[in-house]
Amino acid sequence: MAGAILNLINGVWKPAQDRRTLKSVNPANTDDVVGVFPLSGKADVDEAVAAARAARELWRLTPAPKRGEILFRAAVLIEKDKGSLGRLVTREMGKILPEGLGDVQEAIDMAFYMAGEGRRMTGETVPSELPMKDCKSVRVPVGVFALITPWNFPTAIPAWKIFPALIGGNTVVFKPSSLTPASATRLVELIVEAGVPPGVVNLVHGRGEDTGEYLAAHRGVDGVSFTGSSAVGEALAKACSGPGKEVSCEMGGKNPIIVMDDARLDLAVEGALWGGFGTTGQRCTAASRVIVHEKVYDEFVERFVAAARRLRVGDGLDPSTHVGPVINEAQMDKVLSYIETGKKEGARLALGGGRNSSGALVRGYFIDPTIFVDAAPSMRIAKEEIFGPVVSVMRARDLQDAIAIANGVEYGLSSSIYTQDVNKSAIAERDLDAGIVYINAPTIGAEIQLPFGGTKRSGLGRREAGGRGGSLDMFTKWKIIYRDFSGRLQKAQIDKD
Ligand code: UN1
Repeated sequence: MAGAILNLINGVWKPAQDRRTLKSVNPANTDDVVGVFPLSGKADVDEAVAAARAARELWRLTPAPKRGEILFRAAVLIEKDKGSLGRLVTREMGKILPEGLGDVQEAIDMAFYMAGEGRRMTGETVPSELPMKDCKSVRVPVGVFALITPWNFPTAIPAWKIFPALIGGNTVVFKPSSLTPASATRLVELIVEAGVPPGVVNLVHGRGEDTGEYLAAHRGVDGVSFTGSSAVGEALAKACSGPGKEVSCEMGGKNPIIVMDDARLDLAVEGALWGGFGTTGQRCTAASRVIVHEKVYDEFVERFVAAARRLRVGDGLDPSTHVGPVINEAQMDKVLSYIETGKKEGARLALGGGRNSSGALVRGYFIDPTIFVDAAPSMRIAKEEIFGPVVSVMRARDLQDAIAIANGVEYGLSSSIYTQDVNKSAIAERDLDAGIVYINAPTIGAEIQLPFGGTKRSGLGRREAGGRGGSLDMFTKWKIIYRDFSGRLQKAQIDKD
């Protein structure tokens, strides 16, 4: 049954002012309409931004531990709803149910983590060079944030942005992907139920080009946090950079797994399968390249292809499915055209290579797990982000060669090496040019208590998630306070004696 999905502006659920709508459909079965949602126009965005601006004072002056209590309640409510929200994520986005539940779990983790930040958010207190004076730094909110999120993590990525923004004292206008509006709306409903005051979290639905761009460039928005493709992120950053506007983008990846000749091949095969075909390859952290030492290349390829052949493609709600659909027809066409490119470029297609429309799958957007072997680092399939179940396997002469291939792309989000040699792993840690390096684990599955983000075209601006250098740096600004309690004019640098 298709539910009516609404915008949330100043605490009121409402349709777009001109009543335009779009449909969200299940990518595993396009007969299943998940919801009908507003296609918001400029007037809706203006209203949402105005509501967020009006709520700033109240929220800024709410003590951070109080804001944290609301986040804590949100975490508990999302946890209670995890089963049904996880199913909704799977139905709307296509990832298999354990991953749909994992998506929601990441949102819960972030809510709890940021709730705790309400009683931390530490700054510095340092001595003054003058008597009867003290100095400290405190984090203050940026203001109104536009949060623009993708479809591949329909609840986790919104949570990465909404919870740190709120704990930092910002108010937000959230524009989720037009492909996963129902999941985003359920998340917002739970946040509202937790007690966030009207106007603090506003939700406007719509497409990037109609609604997102206008929101990001809006004069009433002080900061923008975007996750999506590098092309869109870079254009957005250019279009909305203005005096004082904070813009941070998490973007694409072409993440490598290096398999050394001393690696445990069973582990490496399992890791490459999960990293390459988990979430149907639709993660910015997906392991779309496997770079294998020439001594174990043939054996790895044989085992990897044999294991991938056993993966079952199907509806993510079916417990026997390993690989769900891709998100929509445009993405399916894009992936299929990359497969054609790979063939033309001369890589050898060892598995898959086409749409799977057998039986009921004809109603969805399914692509068989696809492996290209003997790919060259210069090929487009080995350099460009495909965002689908396509892995390119390449040969390397030694560690140095493998690292050079790994670093030879314009992305630098995640990376991995399989080796039992502590020295080789240390060199990889040092030399892989990526925001994240895994040792004996695939490129996906970053935990929320450390920063997330990449180098080169993978990231722009600040990093996300927890830890030093994580989202609090995106969602707060430093303010420095000097307090003089001497009762006279003291002059820094001048009153020396
Ligand atoms: C993404 O694909 O945009 O590290 C984010 C991971 C997940 C997040 C992926 N925790 O794979």
